[in-house]
Amino acid sequence: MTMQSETITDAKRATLVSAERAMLRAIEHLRAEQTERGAWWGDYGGPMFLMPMYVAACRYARREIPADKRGRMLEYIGNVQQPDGSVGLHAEGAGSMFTTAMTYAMIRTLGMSADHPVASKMRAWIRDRGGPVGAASWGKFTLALLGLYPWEGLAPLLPELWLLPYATPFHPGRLWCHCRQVYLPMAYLYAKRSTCAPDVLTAQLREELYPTPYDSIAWSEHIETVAREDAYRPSSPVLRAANKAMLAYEKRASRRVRERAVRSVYEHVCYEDDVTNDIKIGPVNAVLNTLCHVVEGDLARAERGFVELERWYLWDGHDGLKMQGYNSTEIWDTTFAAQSILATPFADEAKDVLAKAHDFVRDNQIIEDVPSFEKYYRHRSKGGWPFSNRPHGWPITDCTAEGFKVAVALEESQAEKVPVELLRDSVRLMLSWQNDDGGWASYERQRGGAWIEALNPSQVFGDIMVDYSYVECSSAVMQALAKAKRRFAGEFDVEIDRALARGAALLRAKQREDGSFEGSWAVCFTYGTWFGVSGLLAAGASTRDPAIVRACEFLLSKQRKDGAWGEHHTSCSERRWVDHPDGHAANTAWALMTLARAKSSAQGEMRRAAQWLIDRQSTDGSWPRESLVGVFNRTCMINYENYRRYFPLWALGEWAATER
Ligand code: LAN
Repeated sequence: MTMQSETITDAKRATLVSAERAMLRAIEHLRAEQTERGAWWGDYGGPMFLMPMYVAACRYARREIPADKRGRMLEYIGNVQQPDGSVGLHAEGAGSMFTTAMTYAMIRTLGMSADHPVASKMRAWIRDRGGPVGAASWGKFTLALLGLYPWEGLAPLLPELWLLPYATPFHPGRLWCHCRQVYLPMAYLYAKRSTCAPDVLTAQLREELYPTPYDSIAWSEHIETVAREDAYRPSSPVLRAANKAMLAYEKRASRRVRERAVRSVYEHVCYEDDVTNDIKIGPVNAVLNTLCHVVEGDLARAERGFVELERWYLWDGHDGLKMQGYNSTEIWDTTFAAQSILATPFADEAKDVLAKAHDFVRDNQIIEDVPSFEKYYRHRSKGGWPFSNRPHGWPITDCTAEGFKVAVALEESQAEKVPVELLRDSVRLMLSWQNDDGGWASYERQRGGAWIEALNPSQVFGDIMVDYSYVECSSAVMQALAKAKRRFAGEFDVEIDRALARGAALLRAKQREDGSFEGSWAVCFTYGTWFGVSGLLAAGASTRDPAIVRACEFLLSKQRKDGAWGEHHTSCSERRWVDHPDGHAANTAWALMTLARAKSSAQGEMRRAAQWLIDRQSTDGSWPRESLVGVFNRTCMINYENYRRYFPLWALGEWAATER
């Protein structure tokens, strides 16, 4: 008996000692990776529909892409092409007609010959499956811009919707900001039937892409057609009916009203450019807004759009040149890197690193609201933090929460702090974002009913129509509010207590039968459960609370024999746990942190998880690149390059603290 417990203690001690060494190495690695600006950022590729849109815009605008860049773009496609010749919705996904058809047009535009093995295999895949008539709607849209699909084969994208009174339940201003900002320039380009001037390549591509002669296709019958591979959310009966009604309207649309609608839409496009310093909220409107200016003939604006797009969204990475999912990941990565260092016993040794991180966070807080924000369907911004940086300027609920947490955690040690009034603004902003259901969405309050999802026209993405309450966003804000209550003792107590109680009720309602929480922005249940448990604890739940105990039991039931956790990305689309063939450092880190925060009694399991992380660390102090672990809208994976640099560190830090 004594012997055995001594051996366990020895094993624990040995793991603790090697954990400390691992932490120091990881911190040194983070130090080396920190940029001049004090931030971390990294590859944010993965979605495969972005670069084809950019290249289409360049072709439209006759913008030359330098030969070296073209070469690296083609290299990227060679690296992510699936063995069957297709391209997935994301770099690791099975073939999608949407992205494969667009990518084919792209590689040919970039100068690859039709006989190249990459091209011929891709073309065969497309033609064997009936060609681009089965591409999801954004694919058809992009091909329409290129003159490779006629506009009559698309569902109408009416600019007039923007003229409706806001009280209309499906007014565009009520949509999730990303959805709204994609369909805004689309409505402009659709109304103008913007089509690139045809040339020899147009004729070649029409022949290469389609298995039947282009001129013989009955386009208007293919408005709702979607290939089996793309059909995650095929058009619902409600959407089909709406499309029919819009087509009928389109035939009789008044020219005057159309013109007024187009002017209004274009004004919103310009506003978005202005308030984001031409960066735009995301990669899709970065391309499409720029194209609107080309069509409008405002070439100075178009040029600014292209310059900012190329500066911020193009990324020459480990596997080639790609387009990123956002203009940068700086605030997100920096707040997590800082918190991971703070969770270790070595924060003092990394004082300089933390000071630089603090200053980056301070200098990238948003310090004013956008002008006339209500007119442009914007929420307040002042006091918020974005995902990337201040010039981008769209505040996000959980980024604000993480920014606030870091600002407060480092406040005492810094001379030039975040001004206290701006910290208060941040608290007020977080409170103002709470939804009626008690949770927090991503950028704004939820402005429309979930039923609008029946009108989701994308076919490939889930949950894009309104900004829903998310476990992650709710938890992050709740953690920050709990900190705010301590920081501003007495000032916001009543509001914060009330917000936390309502938030906790929402989290409890979201917990699944099996004790897990579903994540929406990373794979999947380990991520969601980390947030679910942390949010409940922040709201005052005890570690013996049945909800917390059940969540830990769920995690323990999924631990692998080798001590790790590994979830496959299809967990997100299928909304159930799917094992990954391998353990994953980020999944393992989230699970281990959850157990540590919940003061789980499963000490042996936690030690084995820690040991797995330690054994897995690379000599440079990082962890190896594994399968993509970020996700959006249930189906599309995205690469968070730095998750393998700070989450394992953070988990080792929190685990080691439970052992001391
Ligand atoms: C992001 C990036 C950041 C991310 C977190 C802050 C990590 C998350 O906790 C909340 C959601 C958010 C803000 C998020 C939402 C969806 C985004 C904007 C992205 C994954 C980056 C790219 C993606 C965007 C929707 C891509 C364009 C595609 C569309 C379907 C419009």
